[in-house]
Amino acid sequence: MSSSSDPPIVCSLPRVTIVGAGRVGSTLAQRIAEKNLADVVLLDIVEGMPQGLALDLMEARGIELHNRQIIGTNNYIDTSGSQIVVITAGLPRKPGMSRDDLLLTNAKIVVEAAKNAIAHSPNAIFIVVTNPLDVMTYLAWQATGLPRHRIMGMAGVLDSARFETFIALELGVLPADVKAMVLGSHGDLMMPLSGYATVNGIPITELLDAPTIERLVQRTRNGGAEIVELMQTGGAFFAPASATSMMVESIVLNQSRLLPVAAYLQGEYGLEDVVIGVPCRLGCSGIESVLELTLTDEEIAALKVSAQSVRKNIDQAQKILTTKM
Ligand code: TXD
Repeated sequence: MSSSSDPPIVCSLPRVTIVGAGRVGSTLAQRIAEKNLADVVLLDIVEGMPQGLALDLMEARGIELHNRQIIGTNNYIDTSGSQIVVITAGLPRKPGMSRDDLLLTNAKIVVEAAKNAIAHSPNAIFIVVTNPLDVMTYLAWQATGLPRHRIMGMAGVLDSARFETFIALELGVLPADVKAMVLGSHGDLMMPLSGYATVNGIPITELLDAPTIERLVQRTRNGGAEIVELMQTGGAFFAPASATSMMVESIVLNQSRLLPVAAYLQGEYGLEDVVIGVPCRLGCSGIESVLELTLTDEEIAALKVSAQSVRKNIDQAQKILTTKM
């Protein structure tokens, strides 16, 4: 029991801000709240929309049996003191568009969001989701001035989940028994590593022939576009929200999970001053370490090509930002 001389008890729960309350952002808010991970602030530029979504999610709490607060807002003041900021603000792809086609519009949105969010949550860890993912993560890193362990992008967890899904469907096994890793940039040059994919420890090369594996690799590379083509109105959001919530969970619960994360590299894999997907341990301080896997010469060459394409888009975005902002 406390006495009057004790300091006041501050019961603060982790708070996650999600900038962009669209399909990925709102689904992520639901995942975080219903997993009981943190209170959530949903921010969007559209007035009333995040407030309405937050109220709707709050009204489900009694049924879903959690007590997390969900706030909807258009004002960054309400995001103050967040432990994690997730940026999903920006346009999604339309059929026929590549992720890179979003570069110009989304660069401005992400830089502005990152600056506003860091001003109100100077100790936060940032997770960028907006496409083109690797470039947006780099721009947000630059805009916030954060040390590299506190800013990362979500793509590899999603791309790996897609590869795992296609392997599980092909073999007719439980998806949770399949483990795979996709590295590189989040685009056509991503690198599903078939040599590291297993079904409960058994390499898939023991279970599937080379042409089948190649077909699944290609489907993974095309995974986002396949959904955009089917939906015609926007892209995937359920699996992207699940993938992001896995990263949030690993940070909030300090799980040190080893996940593919878009990270700023300083010499790892022979790459410098670029953001790209690599295996990282994620804990309460953010990226605890980057794991340098043994890759084949072919894979190292592919990673370099992937990084060069990200670098080219970073340079292009920076040119536009300096002339137009
Ligand atoms: O693997 C990955 N990283 C991805 C990335 C997987 C899926 C989606 N991916 C990308 O996330 C997608 O290509 C988009 O760039 C973002 C968000 O996708 P989402 O499907 O959620 O798009 P929506 O539904 O259009 O939501 C975007 C929201 C929308 O509500 C806008 O009003 C809001 O962003 N928005 C803003 N919010 C705050 N501040 C600003 N400036 C702003 N501009 C737009």
